[in-house]
Amino acid sequence: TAERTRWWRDDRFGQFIHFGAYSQLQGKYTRPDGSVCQDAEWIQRNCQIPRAEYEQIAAKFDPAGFDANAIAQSAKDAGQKYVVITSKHHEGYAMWPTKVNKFNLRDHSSFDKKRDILAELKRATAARDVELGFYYSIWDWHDPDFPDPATFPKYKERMYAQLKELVDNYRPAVLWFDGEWSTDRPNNPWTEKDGEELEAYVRSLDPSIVVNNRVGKRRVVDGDTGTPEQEIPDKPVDGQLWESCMTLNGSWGYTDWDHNWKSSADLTRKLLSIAGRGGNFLLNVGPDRNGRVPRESIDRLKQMGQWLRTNGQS
Ligand code: JFZ
Repeated sequence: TAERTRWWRDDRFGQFIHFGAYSQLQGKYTRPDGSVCQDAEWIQRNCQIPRAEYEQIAAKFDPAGFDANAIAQSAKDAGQKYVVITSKHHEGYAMWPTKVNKFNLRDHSSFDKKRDILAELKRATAARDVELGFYYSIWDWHDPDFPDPATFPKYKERMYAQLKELVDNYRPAVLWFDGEWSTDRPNNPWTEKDGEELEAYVRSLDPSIVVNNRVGKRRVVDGDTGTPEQEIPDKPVDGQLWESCMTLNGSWGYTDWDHNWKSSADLTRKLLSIAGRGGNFLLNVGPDRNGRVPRESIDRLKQMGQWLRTNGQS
């Protein structure tokens, strides 16, 4: 862990990106009866969008304005040394041209078939000496084999195959797992053994990848890094490395209605207090359906970078 996490411990500040088929809805789903339901990356679940309809929505997704260079530069300017983007969130939609299934940004969208946003982001971050990592949800709402313990091994094979694609194709510096806490299978959720196996699998693919603790059930012993969410702990849990993840407003995925932006002074104070306690800060942006990061987010990141350059050491 010490060797593997050296850059991560030095870097302290990263950019989280929540981007998926849910971004197409921009936070609003209009039901057949005309009423409106609001949510972000959980919109499919929380607004009970029928599967077929969600697939139709995803088919319209066309983030032509996604600009990897602008994103990587915004990280650089903010003083962020790594970026972690959702490669697949709970909805099950892969943001790269996976060969494992068709529910992905190349095969199931209105997007340019020649583009691959993860490859674009890899190039753009590498050119700026910024590390790139992927969020990957163990919980999958789209794969029919996920919820049933009898068919779960088939899902797991596909998950392993997707992770191998991500590692082979993009050489991520971080794999940020989530959804091991799935409530879809109350009697047989993700087991301790599932977590241990998955972590060992990632190590076998590439031992240099930093893995967060949501890979498994045991939180402190699993993975390299703890993941307190929207909070700043007083002290590390059992000496574990940790990274607070937070939103710039109140949502991970883009919405057109959440204007509850934190001030850049507040965000800078949070970064300093996290760094002072020995933690990392993973600060989230949510690009809109076109792929553009909201102006409000860019401004805040810029202001944080300005403060760091004026008052920081590097
Ligand atoms: C998860 C996701 O469900 C959410 O959409 C987002 O991606 C976030 C970063 O992660 O939500 C969680 C995960 C873990 C906890 C709470 C919410 N937790 O450990 O308290």
